[in-house]
Amino acid sequence: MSELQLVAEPAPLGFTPARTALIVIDMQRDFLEPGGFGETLGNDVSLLQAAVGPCARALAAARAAGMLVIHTREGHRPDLSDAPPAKIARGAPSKRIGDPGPMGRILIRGEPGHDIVSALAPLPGEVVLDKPGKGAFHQTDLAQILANAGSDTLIICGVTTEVCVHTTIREGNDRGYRCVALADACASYFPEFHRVGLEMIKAQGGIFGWVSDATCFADALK
Ligand code: TIU
Repeated sequence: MSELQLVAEPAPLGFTPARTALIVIDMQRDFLEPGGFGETLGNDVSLLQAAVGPCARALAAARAAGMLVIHTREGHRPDLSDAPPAKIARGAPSKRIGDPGPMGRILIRGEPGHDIVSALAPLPGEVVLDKPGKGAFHQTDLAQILANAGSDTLIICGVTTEVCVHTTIREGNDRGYRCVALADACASYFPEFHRVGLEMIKAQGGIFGWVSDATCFADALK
């Protein structure tokens, strides 16, 4: 397929679907549903629901175009051997990583809370990437997967805008990928951080990426 045009800021972006991956960041019950990691940190998790529909639209468009689709999940081994003590100890959560909660142990692989929300469930054959950190490149095989696929452009959505989405875009940008955040398909517990987080990406001529939205992405692939 030849190059398509994506409406984006600060400038439109040409992209080739065969060299582009859609990465859906951490749309897990632990962040979006009551009783998980997000709520235990003191957040109103309902704020993240806004990203579900746009993520579903982006996924449908990418799947129809035959693009590489990657879902990430933040979480740790049950024995916590991959969880930095500083991460576990930080803040004053009502429950710490590894503590039992209504969706199982907080932020632990294999627990119900670690699952991706049912509306965005991965399809067979799609990559599900478990990551211990905020960035999707840190201590994962994402770089190898993208190299094998010949990807040069990453379309990124999910939660939260200023934490795992931002970290992944920054990591990807430094590795030479053209990174695009889909604004409506990202969300934060802090609406102001969402807004400013997107501004940061596209300021200074797109200092570390582009910002588009799920509708523009789907329209580009039509
Ligand atoms: N707390 C928060 O905003 N985010 C995270 O801890 N992880 C992700 O962003 N996935």
